[in-house]
Amino acid sequence: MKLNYGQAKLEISCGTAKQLEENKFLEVVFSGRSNVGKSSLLNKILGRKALARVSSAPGKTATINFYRLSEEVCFVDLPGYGYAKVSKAEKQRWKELVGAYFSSGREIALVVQLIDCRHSPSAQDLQMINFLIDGEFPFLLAFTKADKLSKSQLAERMEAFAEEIPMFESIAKVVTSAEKGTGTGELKSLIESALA
Ligand SMILES: Nc1nc2c(ncn2[C@@H]2O[C@H](COP(=O)(O)OP(=O)(O)O)[C@@H](O)[C@H]2O)c(=O)[nH]1
Ligand SMILES: [Mg+2]
Repeated sequence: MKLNYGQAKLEISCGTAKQLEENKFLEVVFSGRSNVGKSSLLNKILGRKALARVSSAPGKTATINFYRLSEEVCFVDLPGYGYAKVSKAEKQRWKELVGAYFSSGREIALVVQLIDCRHSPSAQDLQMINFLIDGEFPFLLAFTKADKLSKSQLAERMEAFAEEIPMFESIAKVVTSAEKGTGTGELKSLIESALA
């Protein structure tokens, strides 16, 4: 399905499970730890400077944001996880909100799980990946901030990821840089095939 990325409009921003509307769209979901570069990559794909806010204060975006691209398709920006300076209550709220999202019978065409290419996946990254595998959600891994590594450093990290991430060989992957635009074309094609 061809998408009109430039048309994205914030449809609704949900801070509680109750605010989640019933399924109306085919959804492409963006998930990752706080500061992984999710807003930057979303803005790059949507061709906007700041539709999805690039946060100077990580951990602030604790809502699920729905960006409508067409009558049928929505991009869903999940709140980032793993920001250290977040209260227990806030962590619990994240869990309930994201849990409610994934269990509300939605039409999830694809989950784009973002991983910072420079570091080993965090315990929560792995929890998320295992959750996606166990729930049989269609997902891919988008490695972010590739411009921060040299070619050989990146190759080294990829070898390490193969050991660190379960089912690594059978998961679709794309290496991206929001800074340089690397991988965004490939990511768009993968999204479009998932929606087809
Ligand atoms: N060098 C580089 N920095 C990036 C890239 N993507 C994001 N950043 C920086 O990483 C920080 C967090 O980015 P943001 O998009 O707000 O992450 P989010 O918390 O996952 O939404 C910001 O300072 C961004 O400028 C990238 O591809 N390359
Ligand atoms: Mg963000």
